[in-house]
Amino acid sequence: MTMSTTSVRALQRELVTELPGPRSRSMLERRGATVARGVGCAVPTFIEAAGAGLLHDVDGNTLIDLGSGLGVTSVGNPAPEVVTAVREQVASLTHTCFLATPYEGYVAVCEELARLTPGDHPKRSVLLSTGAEAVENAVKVARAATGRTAIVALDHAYHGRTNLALALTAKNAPYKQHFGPFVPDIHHIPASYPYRDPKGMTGKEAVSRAVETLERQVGAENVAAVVVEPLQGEGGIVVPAPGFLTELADWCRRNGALFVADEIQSGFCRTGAWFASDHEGITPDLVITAKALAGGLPLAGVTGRAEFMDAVQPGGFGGTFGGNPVACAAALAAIRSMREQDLRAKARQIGTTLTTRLTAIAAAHPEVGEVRGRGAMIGAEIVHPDTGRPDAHGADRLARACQAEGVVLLTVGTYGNVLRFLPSLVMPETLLNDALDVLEESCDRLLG
Ligand code: PLZ
Repeated sequence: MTMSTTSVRALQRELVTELPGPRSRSMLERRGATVARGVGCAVPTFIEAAGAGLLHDVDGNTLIDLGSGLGVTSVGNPAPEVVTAVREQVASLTHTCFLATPYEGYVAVCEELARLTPGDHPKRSVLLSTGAEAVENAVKVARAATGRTAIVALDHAYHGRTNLALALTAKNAPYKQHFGPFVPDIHHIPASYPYRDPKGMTGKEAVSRAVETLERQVGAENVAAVVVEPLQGEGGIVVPAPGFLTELADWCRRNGALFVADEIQSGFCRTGAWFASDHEGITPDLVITAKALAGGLPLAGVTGRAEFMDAVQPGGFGGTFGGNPVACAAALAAIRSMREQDLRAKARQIGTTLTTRLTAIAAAHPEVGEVRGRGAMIGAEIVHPDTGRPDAHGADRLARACQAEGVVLLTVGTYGNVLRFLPSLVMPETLLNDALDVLEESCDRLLG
């Protein structure tokens, strides 16, 4: 593919046409004629290249990317180390299927997962291609290890789009609408959502509320696993009240259920730690990873206590592409880069800039009801200031205003009213501040 209008790509936000530009519009027409309408499109601008925190479109425009392809391109886009590793790997061995004939990369990724996930107990991993597939496999482990069948998830949870993962996902439209019935024996219990819970509700109280529902509606002795996102992503960047996760993990331990952390979005330095579980010192029985793990290539994993993982019989796990050699090479390079560049520290730095500036915006505009998150995983909840009720329309207007100025800012949340900030962890500070300037001006223009 050749470059369209410019020969040197901009290193900052730069618009040379309206958005979407003429070439994007003609591709959108082709898209409409061939791509199923069920495939969403948040920002209708076709991208042909990227840089650290930047997206270059087919009309020569350069956009600032606050979404990182939904939390994937943490180490860069493309990250030079990942490019080199992928090039070398694809040229020497593209695929064998690990079940047919093994190769070292798969084992090396499992070694890294054992090293990096919380806890120093013996661990085993299985590699898959997507987050939803990993969630499915974690459920297999929990059922095989406990001999029980009930799986419990939280309100506001998002775990993917396959049938079982959809059953675990809390929000109906657009994810689940028309797609049922879903697999049985999946149950939702109240989460901890401090901004919307009764004022002052502690993590312990939120767990009591959750467990009360669970024990009454499911029965403790039937629960194979409780699956949680330690920092909920699609649900609205929701950080549970302190103590919620530790108390829930304790309940699992006491009742013989596995505590499973879906770290697909929150893992790999995103929150300023290797995993969001680390912030509260919790050690999940199983940790599910994907997204940023392989620096932009499709790879996912389930890592857990050896005795639980090995409850699955030989041959019980598999898949043609899971742990593909190219994706494994990318993951090893991405993880090396996270270590060498200390991306945990970078995420914390980005978090400080984001929260400082968004808090100042919130102080001037009561429509910004709350700014929350950890590290470079931050949300700003947009509300009707007099009632505190969610304002999805307001959030959407702000996101669109930013998009029109070349800032890819997306909305998220059960109520669709949260502005979501998931920048690349290698995004230069100047770009981040420019994007926040655009948001601040949009708030001044559109809000009271
Ligand atoms: N668990 C916590 O965030 C993916 C969804 C995008 P897959 N989140 C982005 C969309 O609208 O489809 C996600 C997640 C958490 C599981 C998943 C699923 O991961 O790789 O998309 O299957």
